[in-house]
Amino acid sequence: MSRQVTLATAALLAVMCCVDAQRRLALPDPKSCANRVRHSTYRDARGVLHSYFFSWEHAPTRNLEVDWLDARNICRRHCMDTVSMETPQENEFIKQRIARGNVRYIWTSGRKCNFAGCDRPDLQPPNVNGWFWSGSGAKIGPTTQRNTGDWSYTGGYGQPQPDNREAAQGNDESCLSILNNFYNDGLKWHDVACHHVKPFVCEDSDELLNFVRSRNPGLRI
Ligand SMILES: [Ca+2]
Repeated sequence: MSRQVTLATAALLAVMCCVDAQRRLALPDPKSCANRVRHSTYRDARGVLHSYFFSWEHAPTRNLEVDWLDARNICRRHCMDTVSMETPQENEFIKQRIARGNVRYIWTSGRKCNFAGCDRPDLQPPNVNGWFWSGSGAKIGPTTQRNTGDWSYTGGYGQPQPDNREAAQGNDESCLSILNNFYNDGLKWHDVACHHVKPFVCEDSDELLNFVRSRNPGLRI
């Protein structure tokens, strides 16, 4: 647990202080948290019930496509974060919803630790051991163990994912997207450069909900 927290903290600090002065993680807005749109709920293996938001199912965001950090920040203002699929069951739940909406791709909170603070030995090499869910702080298993994730066996170069294909053009593929049968491979995880714009899925953030609850005792969220 402490390792997860440390990783999450490292990610938070790195994004907040080093990305770009204009591009920081958003703080939650209590009213937006209380009024957040919930399309579905799912109880995970720990028994924790989370609400989910699917951007294509909400009229004002039906056609909205944003980059990875903007997606996180839209979710975070509502005490959510982009989705973290810690179990195969949750992954299937999300994939069924994407299939039902006939959506081509989405952003998740998945991220490769390749920024300041990611030089710990256990995160090396980053493309194998550096992937984690930034929404919850949980680590993703080594990408070389195919049964610990849902990475596609193929991609633009016919290589198993994550393949960091755009790195040759100077764009590290540091963010995790689910693509819907892009390479005739079904709904699968792909590493994608974070500046691409996509629809997104939000999931309740226990951290942000508890933060806002602790400071707004009268607020029902
Ligand atoms: Ca989750």
